[in-house]
Amino acid sequence: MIAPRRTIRLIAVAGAVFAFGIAGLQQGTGADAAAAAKARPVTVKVVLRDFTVSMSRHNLPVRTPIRFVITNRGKAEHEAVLEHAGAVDEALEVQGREYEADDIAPGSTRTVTWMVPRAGTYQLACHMPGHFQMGMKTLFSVRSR
Ligand SMILES: [Cu+2]
Repeated sequence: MIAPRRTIRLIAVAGAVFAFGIAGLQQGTGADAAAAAKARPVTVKVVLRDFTVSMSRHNLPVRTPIRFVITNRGKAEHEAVLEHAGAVDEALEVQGREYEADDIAPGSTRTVTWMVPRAGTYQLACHMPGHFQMGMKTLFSVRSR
């Protein structure tokens, strides 16, 4: 009976996240980083094809963990790079982490959780040789909630 136990654990985690979220708000902007780490994550589905990138939503919250569930429905291997709009293969680097999901095989799904610290316009792109030039990118915006 795994399901009920998992449900209880999820509820406990949700409660903890909610409590930390309130604490973060009460502490004001000084607790931004801590609040971001505890903010309720959002999920966006990303589909890579030969040669397009599509996203289930194009407006995402700033300083919030974003779960990118990236599926390669193409025949070629692809990657997903989160970078500023107009950049070319310059993955965002946040706290020493590069926002780049490499070598996603056809038919497979990769899930990464990335947090964007500043509002702005960004893109998800594939920089396997030639793919970006064939149109493998999509723009999205990151805004305050
Ligand atoms: Cu590609």
